[in-house]
Amino acid sequence: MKTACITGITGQTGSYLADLLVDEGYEVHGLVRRTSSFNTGRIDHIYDKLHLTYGDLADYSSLTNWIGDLKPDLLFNMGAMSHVRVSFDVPEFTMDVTGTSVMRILEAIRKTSPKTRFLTASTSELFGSTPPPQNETTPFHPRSPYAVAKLAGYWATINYREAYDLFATNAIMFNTESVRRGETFVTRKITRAATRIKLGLQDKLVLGNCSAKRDWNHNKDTVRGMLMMLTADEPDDYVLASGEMHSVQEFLELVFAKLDLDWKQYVEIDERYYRPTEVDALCGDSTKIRTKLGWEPQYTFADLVNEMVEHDLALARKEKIINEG
Ligand code: GDR
Repeated sequence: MKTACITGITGQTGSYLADLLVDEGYEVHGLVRRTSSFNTGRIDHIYDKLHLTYGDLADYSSLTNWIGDLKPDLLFNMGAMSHVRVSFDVPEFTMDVTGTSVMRILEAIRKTSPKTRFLTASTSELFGSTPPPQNETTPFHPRSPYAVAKLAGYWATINYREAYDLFATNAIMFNTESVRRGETFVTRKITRAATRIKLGLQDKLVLGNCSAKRDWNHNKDTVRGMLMMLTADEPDDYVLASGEMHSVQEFLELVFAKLDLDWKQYVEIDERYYRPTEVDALCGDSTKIRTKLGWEPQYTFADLVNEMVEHDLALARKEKIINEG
């Protein structure tokens, strides 16, 4: 049985990866950060099939013990402080946990398990203010401490591939969404709020810059692409994107319209949610992975929005029943 390790297994992408790898017959190990509240909600349904270990991306000893003991075939680094806005509040922490941690894992692999294939979650945030379409050859111009940290991780991965011949790769992920998306990211914030408004559980939705444009993919498509990358013949870096761009405003209007609500009655804009430097427009060109590895998305933008609205409507209905009960 092949072994796969996932950092960030309790997050959206880590949990969908765990589902996929369990289905594909891997023995799946996850690194879990200690918190005082439960943080395994996204993997509870496969808990008995996983092997979880406490550790932390800021702690080299936990990483090297984990990797050295298991010597996994594949390692997916999905852990990070991943919120762009919050990275302006905790820049140095973000640099450590999102950037330097990639170097820590690469060092642990080099020292204890050099045959392990490594993939790290890189990001379209690297492109920052460089206009779309963006692909693997587009110049980077990061616009947040988060993006600067991710840029360090990106180059660390390439450096270890070139210097030590490791199978080390960057998945340059554009915005990737699902019903498991954290509720402070804009898509889920909108679907949660609009469905709760529909059922009378909430009065308004407060947002930041709605003119920003993003390339939103379904997270299940993203994780399929990542497994293709790590089981390919050669290590390489690939953009994972739908190639379609929509503004936050469009997303918002679509969700409210689906629920027969007039968004103008409920949405307020507050500068609190603006970023000191914004990334205006991201749209990925994923020709490279489509032609070299045969990846293509199975979900459309409309599928994604429908799934999120339906799911959050069901969640709001449950909440309402509990409240009334
Ligand atoms: P992003 O995702 O920053 O692109 O990073 P997010 O959903 O946070 O923001 C997308 C755009 O929406 C605007 N926006 C708001 N964002 C949030 N979170 N909350 C709001 O109220 C709001 N109002 C408007 C933002 O300004 C932005 O322009 C995500 C993360 O998953 C990263 O970790 C990942 O690397 C990239 O996607 C690809």
